Amino acid sequence: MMFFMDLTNCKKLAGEKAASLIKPNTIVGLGTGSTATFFIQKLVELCQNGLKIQAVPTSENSFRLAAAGNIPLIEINTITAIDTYVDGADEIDPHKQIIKGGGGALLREKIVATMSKETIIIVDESKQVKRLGNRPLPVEILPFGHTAILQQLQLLGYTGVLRHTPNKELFVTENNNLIYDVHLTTTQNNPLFHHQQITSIPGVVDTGFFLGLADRVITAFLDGQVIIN
Ligand code: A5P
Repeated sequence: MMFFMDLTNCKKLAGEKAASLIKPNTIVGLGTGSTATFFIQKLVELCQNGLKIQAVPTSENSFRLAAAGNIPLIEINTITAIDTYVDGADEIDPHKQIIKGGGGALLREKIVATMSKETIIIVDESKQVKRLGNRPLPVEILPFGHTAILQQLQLLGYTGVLRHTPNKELFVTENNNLIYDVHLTTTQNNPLFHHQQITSIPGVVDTGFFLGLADRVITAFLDGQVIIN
């Protein structure tokens, strides 16, 4: 029987599926964003029913959700490895190359992904793209000298906008940095090259390209299917 859902339900399905894969007595990285929220909410429920884990959040928001649900949290600087990290994505291509950072948490997310033995990406079908770049590529930069940093990025062909809040103030990340959202052109289609070129500029902290980091991808479709690749 066919049944149809909306994208919010897809996010919930993907998040809950990922929660069902979490093993007892492991350290879990908690992603950030609307899809990761469904994962954390399900994890809260599982912990209330006896699942024993410790978790590391990638943002204040995920910290608050987990703490409110009594998920035991572990201070990141007391560990060097995480068992499983679960998070959403802004875009994912057929090679599991990803753009993240729509919510501005890309740097902590990438640190946690790099520390993790397994990274599980949870997405609804709208996040699938043939080629990365339909949405802006977030680039985290230091506030110090940012006018010159932006000029260097623009000279290399990276046009974009400095991210602002809805109140038109500069968006500041939880690491006290700024985000420059780059509009990639169709010819800028080599993520590794562009990641390396962008991060070679002093003052650029990181890009939202997550390359070679996704181990498993859980995709939920509007027809109710959930596929794990
Ligand atoms: C946060 O900085 C992002 O990397 C999010 O993980 C990503 O944007 C996915 O968010 P949604 O699940 O809300 O689409």
